[in-house]
Amino acid sequence: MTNKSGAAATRCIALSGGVGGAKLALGLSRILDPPSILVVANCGDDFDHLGLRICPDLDTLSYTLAGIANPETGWGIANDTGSFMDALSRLGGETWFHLGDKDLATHAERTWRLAAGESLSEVTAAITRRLGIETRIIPMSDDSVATVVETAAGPLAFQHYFVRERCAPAVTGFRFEGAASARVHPSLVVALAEPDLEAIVVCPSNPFISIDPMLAIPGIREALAGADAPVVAVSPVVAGKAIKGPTAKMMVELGIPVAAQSVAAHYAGFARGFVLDHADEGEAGAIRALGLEVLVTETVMRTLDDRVALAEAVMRFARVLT
Ligand code: FO1
Repeated sequence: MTNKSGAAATRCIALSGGVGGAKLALGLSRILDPPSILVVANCGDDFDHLGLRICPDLDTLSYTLAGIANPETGWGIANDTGSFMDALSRLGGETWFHLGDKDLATHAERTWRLAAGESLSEVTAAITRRLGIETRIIPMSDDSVATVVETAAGPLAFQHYFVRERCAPAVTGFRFEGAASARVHPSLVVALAEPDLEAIVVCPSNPFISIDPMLAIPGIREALAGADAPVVAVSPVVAGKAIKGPTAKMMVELGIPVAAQSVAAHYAGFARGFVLDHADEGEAGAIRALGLEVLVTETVMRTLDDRVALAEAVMRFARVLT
C-alpha cells in the first residue's frame, strides 16, 4: 500500500526506547510490510562522549532490526571486539561506557555527518539504509533533548546515572532538557494523520526514561490523544517486576506501586488499550476502571516467535479498538 505521495502508507507507529521496545519492533517488522512501520526512538539517552555523539536507543533499534544486535546485552553489535577500548584503557582514557570497535564506527560516522550539517533523521536514514533496514526509524525530534535524572545526591546526566553509577542512586524525578523547545518530528505528524494507520503502539519500554521524554515534546501527547488510530500500550512491568532495567526500582523510589496498573495510569490520558501479561490478569478490572480496554496475553518476549506473537496480538487488539 502506498499513500498519495507514493510512499509506503504507515500502518503502525511504534514508540520505543531501547532493548524492550526493539524486541516488539522486530516482531512488528515480521508481520507488517516493514516500510509501513514508523518506529519513533527515544533520544533522551543521547549524549556526547569522547567527542562522539552517541544515540543508544536509535542504535539498539537499528542493530536489532538489522539482526546484528548483541543478544546478551541488547545494545552494541554481536561478536564485536574491544581493541579500541583496550588501547584507550592503556592511555588512561574513559572506559566506563563500553564502545565496541564496530559500534564505534556507527558513532564516528554519525558524529561526522552531524558535524557536516545533516540532521539526526538524515543520518539515521543513511545508517539504516546501509544496514538494509526497511522499517522506518526516526528520532523523536531532530532537536536535542537530554534526560536528566534527579537523585537525592543531585542531578545526573542519563548515561552517568544508567551506566557510570549503574542506576544505584535513588531517583526523585526526571527532567528533559531542551524538550520545551524541541519540535516533534514531522514524519510522526504526517503518519498520525494517515488514513491507513491502524495502531500507535507504546512499546514495553521504561515509561519514565524512554516514553516520557517523547511526551515532554510539545504537541506529542495531544497528537496521540487526538489520533483516529488507537494508542495501545504494552506493559513493561510483569508480576511486579520490570522485564529489564531500572523501571521497578524507579517506581519504588518514586513511591509508585510496582504494578502494571501504575503504568496504565501513566498512559491513561492518551492510550485506549493496555496489554497486560497473564500474570497480572487480576489488575484488568482496575485498568478498565481507568477507561482503558485491556488485552491479557503473553507479553514476555524470550524468542523471536514470542516477539511475533505479541506483535500479532497487539495489532489484532488495536483493530478491535478502532
Ligand atoms: N549500557 C551499559 O550498561 N554499559 C555500557 O557500557 C553501555 C555502552 C553502550 C554503548 C553504546 C550503546 O548504544 C549503548 C550502550 N549501553 C551501555 C546501553 C545504554 O546505556 C542505553 O542507554 C540503555 O540501553 C538504556 O536505553
